[in-house]
Amino acid sequence: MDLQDIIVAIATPPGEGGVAIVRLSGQGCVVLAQKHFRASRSFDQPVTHTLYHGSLVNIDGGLVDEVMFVYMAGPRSFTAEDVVEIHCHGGQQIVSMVMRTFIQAGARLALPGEFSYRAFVNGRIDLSQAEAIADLIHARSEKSHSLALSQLDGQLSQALYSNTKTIRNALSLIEAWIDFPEEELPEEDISTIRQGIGDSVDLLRSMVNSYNTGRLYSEGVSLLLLGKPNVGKSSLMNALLGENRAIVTEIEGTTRDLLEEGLVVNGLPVRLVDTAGLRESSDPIEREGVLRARNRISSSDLVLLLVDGSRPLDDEDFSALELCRSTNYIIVGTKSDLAAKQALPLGISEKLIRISSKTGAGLDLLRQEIYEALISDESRDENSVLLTSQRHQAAAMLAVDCLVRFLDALDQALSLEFLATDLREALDALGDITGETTTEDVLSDIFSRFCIGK
Ligand SMILES: Nc1nc2c(ncn2[C@@H]2O[C@H](COP(=O)(O)OP(=O)(O)OP(=O)(O)O)[C@@H](O)[C@H]2O)c(=O)[nH]1
Ligand SMILES: [Mg+2]
Repeated sequence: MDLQDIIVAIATPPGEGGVAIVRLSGQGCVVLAQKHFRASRSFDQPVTHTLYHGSLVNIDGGLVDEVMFVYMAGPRSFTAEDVVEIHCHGGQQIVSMVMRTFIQAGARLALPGEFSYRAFVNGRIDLSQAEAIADLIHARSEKSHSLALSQLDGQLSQALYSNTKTIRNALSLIEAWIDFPEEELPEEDISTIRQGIGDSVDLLRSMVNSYNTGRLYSEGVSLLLLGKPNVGKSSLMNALLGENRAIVTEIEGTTRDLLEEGLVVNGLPVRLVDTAGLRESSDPIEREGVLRARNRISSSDLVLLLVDGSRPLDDEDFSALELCRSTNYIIVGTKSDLAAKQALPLGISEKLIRISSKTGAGLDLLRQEIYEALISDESRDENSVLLTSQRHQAAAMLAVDCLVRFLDALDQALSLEFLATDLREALDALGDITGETTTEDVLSDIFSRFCIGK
């Protein structure tokens, strides 16, 4: 990527809309854009962060559209460079003519993520913040949105900063003694270092664990509806969605394919999967459906195991239960609007949540149970940092490994060079999250996953 170029891209989604925005960034973009802008009230120099009304003309002087023009002088802009935005009418033809005008005038089409990349390279945001912008755009629930916002706000960067500061302090104490090989580290320095690094290990470990929760918000939860035929899986799917999505009949074996739909449950973005009722069948289509249902169990974050609450449990229910033993699951007793025919066996009755898809009874409780089964107590704290990226988790894990190795080496009084190396590696690992030590390859991989115009 050449950072000297003036880049241009459509900042708004494709398609028709009231307004579309074309954005330019780079040294000289104001002069370039101004050549094609005829302001309604003439001016020499646009004032930064001020909207001007006028028209946009192409290189032959032909009218393209009535537009608004805004100039944001660097570094007070998204990329920290000079930025111009043209707000035109949101038609595909108009937008492509505006783009063509600027490209003919010398701007280059921006690569995916190039605006964010420039913001990062120019020090406006660190890497974790750039990634937060992508998360923010893709957020599917309020909570995912607020997590991305706090990462963009620098909450993760700050938490990392306090760790790197501790590690840097330890490193400078050790480096101060490297030049005096015949002397040992003073005991009080050792205990300060041990305390500080020990605390860092605890903090980083809790960050590493927080990914278990953070992942659910960033990637979404996969929630599987399971149970023998006719227990009411498809009815529950429809009730949770609030729409008539899946076919419901009183015939056993109605659902065959996996049916997937997205929804939000207590702030968690969820992919709900309805499945074929589990039973032995001679019908090849139904058998395939049952196989697909079983194969989904291990990759689901949570299984809702449904039993018909209006009937006694039978062998098919118990074999369905058996399938869930090694996963995270909740037992749901359906059809609570009908009278229970028989008391449920001990061990099941106390774990079971009674619902009726027909009346809606118990659905709020079920949503709460789903949330509690997935989100641990400690990660419900609004102020704790949640890692939402696997890349960040891997880096934090590596840092923990280095620091644990360091503490062992400190106990064994290994050479100071050894100790210093472990600390430097831990710092490198953490720098990978904020982008300080991230290699070009990884950077271009991260930014290429952004959409064009971001
Ligand atoms: N009274 C009552 N009937 C229900 C309730 N939920 C489902 N049913 C009925 O139970 C029958 C089966 O419902 P489905 O939702 O199709 O059951 P399923 O588990 O998806 O069945 P398969 O797709 O065949 O595995 C239908 O006749 C529904 O109307 C409920 O809460 N109350
Ligand atoms: Mg069904």
